[in-house]
Amino acid sequence: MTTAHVTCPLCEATCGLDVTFDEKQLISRITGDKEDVFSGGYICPKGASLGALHADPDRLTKPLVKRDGQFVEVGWDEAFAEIDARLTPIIEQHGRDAVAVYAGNPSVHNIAQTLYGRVFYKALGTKNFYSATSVDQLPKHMSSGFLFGDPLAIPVPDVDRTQYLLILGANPLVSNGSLMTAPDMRGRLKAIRKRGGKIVVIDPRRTRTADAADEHHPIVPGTDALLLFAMVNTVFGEELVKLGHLAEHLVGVDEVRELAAPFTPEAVAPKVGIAADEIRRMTRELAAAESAAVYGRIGTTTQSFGTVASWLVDVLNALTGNLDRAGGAMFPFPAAGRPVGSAKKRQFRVGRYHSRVRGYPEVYGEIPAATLADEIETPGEGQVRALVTVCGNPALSTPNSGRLEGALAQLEFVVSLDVYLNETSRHADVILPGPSPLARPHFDLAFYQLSVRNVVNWTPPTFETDVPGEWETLLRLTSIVTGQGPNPDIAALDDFVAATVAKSQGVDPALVAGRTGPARLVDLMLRGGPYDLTLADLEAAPHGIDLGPLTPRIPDVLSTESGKVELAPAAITADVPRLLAELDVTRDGLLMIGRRHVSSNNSWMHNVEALVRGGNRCTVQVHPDDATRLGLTDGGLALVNSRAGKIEVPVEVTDEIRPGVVSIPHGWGHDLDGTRTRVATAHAGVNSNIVADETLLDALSGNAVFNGIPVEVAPA
Ligand SMILES: Nc1nc2c(c(=O)[nH]1)N[C@H]1C(S)=C(S)[C@@H](COP(=O)(O)OP(=O)(O)OC[C@H]3O[C@@H](n4cnc5c(=O)[nH]c(N)nc54)[C@H](O)[C@@H]3O)O[C@H]1N2
Ligand SMILES: Nc1nc2c(c(=O)[nH]1)N[C@H]1C(S)=C(S)[C@@H](COP(=O)(O)OP(=O)(O)OC[C@H]3O[C@@H](n4cnc5c(=O)[nH]c(N)nc54)[C@H](O)[C@@H]3O)O[C@H]1N2
Ligand code: SF4
Ligand SMILES: [Mo]
Repeated sequence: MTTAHVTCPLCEATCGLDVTFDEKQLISRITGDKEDVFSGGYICPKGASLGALHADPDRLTKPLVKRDGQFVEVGWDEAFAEIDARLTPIIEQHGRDAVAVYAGNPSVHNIAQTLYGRVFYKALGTKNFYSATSVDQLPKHMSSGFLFGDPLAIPVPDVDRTQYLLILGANPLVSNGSLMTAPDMRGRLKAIRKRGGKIVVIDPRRTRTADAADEHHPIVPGTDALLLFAMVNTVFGEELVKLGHLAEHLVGVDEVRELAAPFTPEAVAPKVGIAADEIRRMTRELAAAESAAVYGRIGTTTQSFGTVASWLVDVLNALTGNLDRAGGAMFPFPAAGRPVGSAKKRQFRVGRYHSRVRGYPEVYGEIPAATLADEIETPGEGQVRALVTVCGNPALSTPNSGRLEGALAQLEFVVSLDVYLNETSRHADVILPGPSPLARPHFDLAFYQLSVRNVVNWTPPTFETDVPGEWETLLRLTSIVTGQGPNPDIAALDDFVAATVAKSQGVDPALVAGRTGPARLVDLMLRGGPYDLTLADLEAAPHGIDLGPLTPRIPDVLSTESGKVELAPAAITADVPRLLAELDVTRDGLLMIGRRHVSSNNSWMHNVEALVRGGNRCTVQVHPDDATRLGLTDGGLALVNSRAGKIEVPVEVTDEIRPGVVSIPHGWGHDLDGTRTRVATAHAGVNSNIVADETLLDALSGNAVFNGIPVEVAPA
């Protein structure tokens, strides 16, 4: 028996796992790595199922090409020849924008995808770049871009030292944390309370996290910006502003004071569903705490005021003196990558180009995924005719996926880099799989930038495979879209990529001679990073290297033109009048929100038996009062209807949910024809995004709205 120490690549928590296997590479057990410097032995059911994922007979290991409507296994050369033959004419005739890309969530958990995806996208040069970012955290990038000058400078709560944690729209005990890399959040939250600190959760549902907190306030979906503004209003009104160390690094405080004036707790209370005196008390306690961190996640970003809410989270951190100090909201200092703030000082810009059909501005290089169907369906110059999906399942994960399904079917050519034949890749003409997570190296380039402690860890592949690394696949695609054909000299292309990275990191490429692929690039980035590390140092430390608690980073982290935190950026405050108008609007009717389960991972791990066992989790949760009023019964079937579409879902009556709100998880609906996911199909559930309305967007960033969708619910 051999035990390998690997970092789990499935979610943002970056847990260390011990994978034990025999000489036939049969995995006998996976447990938490007690010696991991960060996770200390924590593991969740998904991490424990990595072996089942590795052994899943449905997981693809050979390229598939569709011939006469049927997928056939082909060799790699044949697959790339097919792509060259069909994609190249589209680019030649219709231009680069005729080819869209959709990059999904696992591409950020996959070092080959993260580092070589950019090479391919740049070479392709399409404006039609879509990703899971615009159905997730784009508002946070936008607010950080304007506040701090860098869309990647995202403050994370210093959970291990804070005395007061205000959580809005996040359920880290289930999601294991997001935009906050922190394995074992249950342990970390317990520790806050044990040291006399306080946890407050704002969420329309009484989640596991709410249960573990001191206080839970069931907010009306989509109203966090109002609540946060009322807290900011209170901070000014009750003279609780405490800039402290930030005073000389902030501009715009007076503008924020003025903007907040109309949003008194009394004015917002009836809209948010939290009493005015409670809002005042919470604000006083937050301001008085020895240290405090305000943290918002999916519930605050995938809503109509996503950017304003994301901005106000950090405004509140700043005004209470908690931005960039121990126990507050802090900027990580990663060992590799472009350390945030190293960017040149310049004004962050959005809208460098616009989407063709609806005219949405580009934000952080993204066009909203919610408008992909428009771009495919609408004829004219620049129409999307081909699509490359990379680790993405937009047919389940983006709004009005019923419509997108139809649009995908009308594309001339689709390539999916994917490990399953699923709801999206069934539309592909060519599917290119990648290695199992245990047969590729792993390094959390993205998540060390969001980590509540500075740590670093490198995982070499546990097993060998004959599936080419996805970096090679991406280089072959790069060669195709630059007109160099499907059989490039991969080594030469890789040398070129490494030379570019070496230059940007200021490192002599000769120092990493002998390495190739992602390992070489990571070595270059470590050498160029702030800790004087090399990949060899990481290879010698299989449980990771702890680089210590977060440290204050202002002003180094700032890359705004002024060199200051710009607390009232015009591009964001432009949306305040729309928010103000909300105070006069009365909305009746039910609002739909999402939810996550600890055994799901968006849409793609339902093919692992151990993770779908134990009853149908894809239910619509309804409060008992609403159930009575609507004639819904627990276990009965409901028809859920919106402007975008309708679905039938089993009802779960529960007082966990706020009256007037219903919740359905996303990522289900696996009963479509032509997929090859036997377990998932047997536990199909229903696709909630058929109901999600693609015309509802966060006005500033174009991010999709998944929380606060108006719906009607009736017995089916
Ligand atoms: N209603 C609603 N919708 C939501 C959300 C919500 O809260 N509510 N959340 C949104 C969020 S936050 C996100 S991030 C998105 C996710 O949206 P997506 O990223 O589009 O969807 P995933 O379900 O993560 O699908 C990942 C795909 O990658 C494939 N894959 C997995 N591993 C690999 C690999 O190693 N290589 C390759 N090539 N492919 C791989 C899987 O088979 C799957 O097809 O969903 C969004 N959709
Ligand atoms: N087990 C599991 N873990 C995951 C994932 C998964 O699918 N399953 N997905 C991963 C991904 S891609 C992401 S982005 C993260 C997301 O990480 P989280 O944001 O922690 O995920 P959620 O559990 O969706 O938590 C969002 C919470 O917001 C609440 N909410 C809904 N609407 C509102 C609102 O208007 N206001 C407020 N204040 N709250 C609201 C919901 O009830 C929910 O409890 O999770 C990651 N981890
Ligand atoms: S919490 Fe995330 S990183 Fe940790 S074992 Fe579970 S899926 Fe893997
Ligand atoms: Mo996400």
